[in-house]
Amino acid sequence: MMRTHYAGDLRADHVGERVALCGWVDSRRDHGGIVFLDLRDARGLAQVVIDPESLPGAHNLRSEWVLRVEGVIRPRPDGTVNPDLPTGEVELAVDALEVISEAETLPIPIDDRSEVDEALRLRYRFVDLRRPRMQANLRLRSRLALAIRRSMEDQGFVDVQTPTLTRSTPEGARDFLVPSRKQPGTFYALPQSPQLFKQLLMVAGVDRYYQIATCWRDEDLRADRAPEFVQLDAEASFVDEQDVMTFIEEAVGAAIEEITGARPPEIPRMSWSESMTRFGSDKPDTRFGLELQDLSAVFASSEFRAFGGKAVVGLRVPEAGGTSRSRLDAWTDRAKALGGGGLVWMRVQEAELDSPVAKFLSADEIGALRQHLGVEAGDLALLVADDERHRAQTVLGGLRVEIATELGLRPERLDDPLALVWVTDFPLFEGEQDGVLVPAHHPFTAPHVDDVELLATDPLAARSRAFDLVVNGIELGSGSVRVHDRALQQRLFAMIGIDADEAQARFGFLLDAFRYGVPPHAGFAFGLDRLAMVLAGEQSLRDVIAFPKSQSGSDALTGAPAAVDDGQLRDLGLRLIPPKD
Ligand code: AMO
Repeated sequence: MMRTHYAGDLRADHVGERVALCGWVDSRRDHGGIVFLDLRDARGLAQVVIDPESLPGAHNLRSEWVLRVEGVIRPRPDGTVNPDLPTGEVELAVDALEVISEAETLPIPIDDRSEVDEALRLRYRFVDLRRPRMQANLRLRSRLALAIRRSMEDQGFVDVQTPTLTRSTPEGARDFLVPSRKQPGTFYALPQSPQLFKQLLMVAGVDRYYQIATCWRDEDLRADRAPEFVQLDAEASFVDEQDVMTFIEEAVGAAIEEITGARPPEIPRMSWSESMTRFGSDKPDTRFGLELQDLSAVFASSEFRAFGGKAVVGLRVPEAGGTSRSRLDAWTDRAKALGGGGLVWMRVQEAELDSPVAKFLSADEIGALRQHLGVEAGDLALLVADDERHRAQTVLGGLRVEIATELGLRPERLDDPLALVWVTDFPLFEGEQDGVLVPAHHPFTAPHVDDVELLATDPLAARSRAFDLVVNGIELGSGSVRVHDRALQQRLFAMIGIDADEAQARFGFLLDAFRYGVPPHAGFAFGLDRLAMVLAGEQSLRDVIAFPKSQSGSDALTGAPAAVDDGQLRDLGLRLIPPKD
């Protein structure tokens, strides 16, 4: 037998047993002619003691060599027990040693204390993953997936795998394309999500579908965005948004319980409009205050041109009246970078406001402002005005998070505590671009039942039946009740600039399916990588993905994406246009 036990599993009850262990040399110490090793395997470390008199090779052993050792477990001598190590009460007295493979000096250190350049970590990922933190993250992710899978199965969902060589699924990003050799000049698209297939599965009578699905989106990358990521994807028939939220809350609750040991409390709900008003974001981080207040009414007829007749939003930063000019200038620059015209600050004093705009405001306005914001002497008030309420809210909402982070009001760890919230009643469209409406979710989302009339009169005011699950300022998932009426679906396509011919060409298979008996259906998807990132307390998705792409979308380990040879291009009927510059 190669091994009888895992090193990390050894405990006092193993004393006296003969065992064989296999693993890596984590560290080596020579004491008084005796060699002490920490032998590391997938489950942890154990101390191994070798007498070089009987096993002369012991002096040559080096870090990260792979060994097989045999011997008898004994208690550690008094005074040498290590209470910080689960195996710290025992050690293995080795009487047989085999070097399975030697290792060169590692290109990066693998203790969790060393900060290592990420590019190097990704280049040597197979070494980086040996780090205890990364091992823990991989295992956390595996447990998470299992808990989710169990929960979905228990709720009667059926795991169906949908194709990955398919047609474009519009989720708002660019597609990754795969050229077809058999039909030169044509392309498959890797799915941005299994959206259309899961809807077809509802037409097919599957009733409840789920899948842990890999999705691909060619979009600009951020810490919480990977080009290739994994969703828990689900869809159900004869259900409404309440049902879907219940299913998902159950699965997410089970997943969180698996990792933290405790079920989260019932997830509160907030409409999109409330979330924008209070937090200036559709992904509110509700763990700290600094909530926004709408002050438009206060300044409705103000003489001050920057405020009068505009949407004005403000927030109170308690006891920040001493904030320096340079910091306030930096925040003003941030407000501009976030798309605002600027930032108005007011250092609140007992009787007056210390602010560059104070002289333009009437006493009534200042009184009403103090009252609405609830500011007291020593506080700081920050205001953003804009022609568009949404922009004023978004700018101040973005600044809210940055300021809270800077002032230490926002917990640093993403898992501390977990403040989950459902955001409901999203708008159907997020705006207009080039004369056509842009869907806020995807074009298969049903309009709110009370707002169908608005489609004809004021579509931008129409709400949808879409909802998001948010945790600590991160969008964990999205879903909606779908359109299941062919005519309404065609009408919505037309509103977003997809005419009947194009709709038939791109989505004819879905529209046709709706002719043959379609149940009302709804569904949701949440990011498994994102949930793992939050629960692992990591700041980047890359730390919970085994082999992630770098910020530039490349794989430092394999060198992908890479050039292909001319023969492959010829087979595919492709010729490269040299890149500009
Ligand atoms: P949506 O596009 O909101 O909805 O995606 C759902 C969830 O998938 C995760 N996600 C990502 N994670 C990492 N990197 C990315 N680039 C990335 N893009 C998305 C997020 C997100 O909340 N078909 C719909 C769902 C539905 O309506 O049922 C969809 O895909 O956690």
